Amino acid sequence: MLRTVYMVVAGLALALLSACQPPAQLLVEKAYVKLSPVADNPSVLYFTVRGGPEDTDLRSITSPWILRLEMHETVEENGMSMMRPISAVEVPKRGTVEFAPGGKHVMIWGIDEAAKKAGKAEFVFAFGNGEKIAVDARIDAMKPEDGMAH
Ligand SMILES: [Cu+2]
Repeated sequence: MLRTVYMVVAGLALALLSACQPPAQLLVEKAYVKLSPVADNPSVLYFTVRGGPEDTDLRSITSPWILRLEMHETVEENGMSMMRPISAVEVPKRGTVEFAPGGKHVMIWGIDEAAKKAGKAEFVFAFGNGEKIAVDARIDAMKPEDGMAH
């Protein structure tokens, strides 16, 4: 009888422990576009990826509202800030990958007028594990103080 009680208590403790850590879910959040004031100049997409229960990588981003997209990374070389294209980006399990000003970003060309008017555009993020995540990104005007700091 006593033994049964111990087992129940141990079982409860385990259940409580696992409840402390919610299951990790791969997701994309805080997506927004900085719209270039000059029609022919590229705009920029920023976002944050939260890693799921397994390591994976971000392989591509597409949008029916955008003509062309390129993943870039801003790097310092000989004291100069330069951008270079990147292909896949590692997303460690339970990790956070930020595409933010001064670092990784997505250059976009040819935003559909209807999306500009709506103030948002849908992007589809494709991952190495086969997951595809569709996210609406808010479209913000690029302010002068944003400069060219992609
Ligand atoms: Cu760039």
